Amino acid sequence: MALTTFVGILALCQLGVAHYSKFPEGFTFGVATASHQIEGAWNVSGKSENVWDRLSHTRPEMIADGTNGDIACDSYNRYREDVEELSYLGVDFYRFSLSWSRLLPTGRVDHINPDGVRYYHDLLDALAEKNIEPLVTLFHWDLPQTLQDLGGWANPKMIDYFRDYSDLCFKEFGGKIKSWITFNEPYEICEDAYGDLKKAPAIDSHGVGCYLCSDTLLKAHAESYHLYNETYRPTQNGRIMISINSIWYEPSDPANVEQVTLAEVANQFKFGWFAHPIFTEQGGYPAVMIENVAQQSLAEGLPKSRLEQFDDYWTQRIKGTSDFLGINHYTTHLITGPGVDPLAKSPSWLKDIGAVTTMEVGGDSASEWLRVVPTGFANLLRWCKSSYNDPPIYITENGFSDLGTLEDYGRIKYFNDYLTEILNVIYEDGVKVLGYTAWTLMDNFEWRAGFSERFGFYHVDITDPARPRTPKLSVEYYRQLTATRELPQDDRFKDPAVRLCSPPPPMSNLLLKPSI
Ligand code: GBH
Repeated sequence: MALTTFVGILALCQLGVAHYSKFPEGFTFGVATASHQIEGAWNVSGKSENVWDRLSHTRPEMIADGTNGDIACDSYNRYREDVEELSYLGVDFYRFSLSWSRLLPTGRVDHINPDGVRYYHDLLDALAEKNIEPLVTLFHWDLPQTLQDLGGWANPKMIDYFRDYSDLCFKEFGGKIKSWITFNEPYEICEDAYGDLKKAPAIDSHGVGCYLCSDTLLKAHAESYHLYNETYRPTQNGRIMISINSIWYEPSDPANVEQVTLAEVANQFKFGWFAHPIFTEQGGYPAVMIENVAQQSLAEGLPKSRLEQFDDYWTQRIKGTSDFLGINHYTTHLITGPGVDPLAKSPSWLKDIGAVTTMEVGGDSASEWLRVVPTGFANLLRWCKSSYNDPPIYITENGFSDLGTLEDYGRIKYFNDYLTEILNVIYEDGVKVLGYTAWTLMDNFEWRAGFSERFGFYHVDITDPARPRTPKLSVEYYRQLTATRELPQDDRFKDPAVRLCSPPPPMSNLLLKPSI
């Protein structure tokens, strides 16, 4: 065997050595999906068009494989199968989202769609029968097109519309739902959809629309929280949070002080943009964001900053409005130095950061952006503990894409290595991680990637109208994890290439130095 292959296998073996394996008492496990990615039934039973229907129908060339969410996994009709799978996986909870345009076809509460209401009651009842707790997201990106036509999240009027929509959901379903998430990944909504073309409605108002969106979204989140807190919590006794996503940034050279500083700036721009206003004592946007955008705006000849600060009223009103810190985490990217990222438009959020980034790090997946860097996850979690005063944390998404193989060793290894880092920070650093949500139950409509990148525990055949679901090997891995509350050690979960080297040959000691 060539020396490089031999060393490569030894390196893989090394990664499998786990320090801790048992999860603490009370730690919970779940899986997640989102309405538009699985439901289908896009124009039946009273549902109206949402922004993803509009984008995928009018600009199919913007979806990698030209697919759409018209049928998706057909979960609108097949939710009972979904619940069977969830039950087989042994999860404590199921995270799913409500489709606004299914419940309120006009976007407003002047018309409530009875079929939509019935669908979610049926799903909730089916979950209750299996003792699976719902964790429900109010908004996972599928805005009714009617509201987009008024400007969507760039229009401050959305604060009222979102509050009204929340009100309906709390009133109608709050008896059955004890855990709510207001927004899934505000960054993706504001930067990718308003500041870029990466998500529907693909407004591409770079450097401007993204900040109008965050202003509205954070206020809408706060109003929804206060409504729940004051009106519903006293009788429903639930909890409510927001799920913030990270690409965690690290210096490409940890000894380079400038890069270290810039990585902190980038993390403030990415995670802090939404976490700082809610989870710090001080509230409002991170100071470095306020400063950078103001400077750039001035240089562009604008009379004031493109990023408007919250006044005292809103700073106070937004602060503290999340019972837990919900984190969606997939990956880490690197900072290579100061300057304008080659991919940055002008003006833009990315240019405002003032750093050059790279994805040249870690192992790969089927998604260009998703690099496998488990230690980055641990660093993010420790950073959240210290930046946000040791908040209780739920991991509300974490997962890995491949092309759809049933022997998904890459996914299993990803879960195992990322879960290992969670155990490390719980036991070594006292980070309060209370639960973990794997993305995702089954292969589904992966937004602009269509069905070309697959994140599911179950494979879904989208060429078959019955949308058959087939378990991948990772189903058995996760099922064992939820049953034992311990990281599975079985050999059958290891890639055959890695199995070769356990137990490690004694002469390998020299080569098995821990990699950094
Ligand atoms: C989550 O977002 C979503 O909540 C979920 O719906 C989705 O299915 C899942 O991830 C898997 O993608 O490289 O600049 O083009 C993850 C957030 C989305 C962050 C894609 C990075 C790529 C940006 N990620 N994004 S870029």
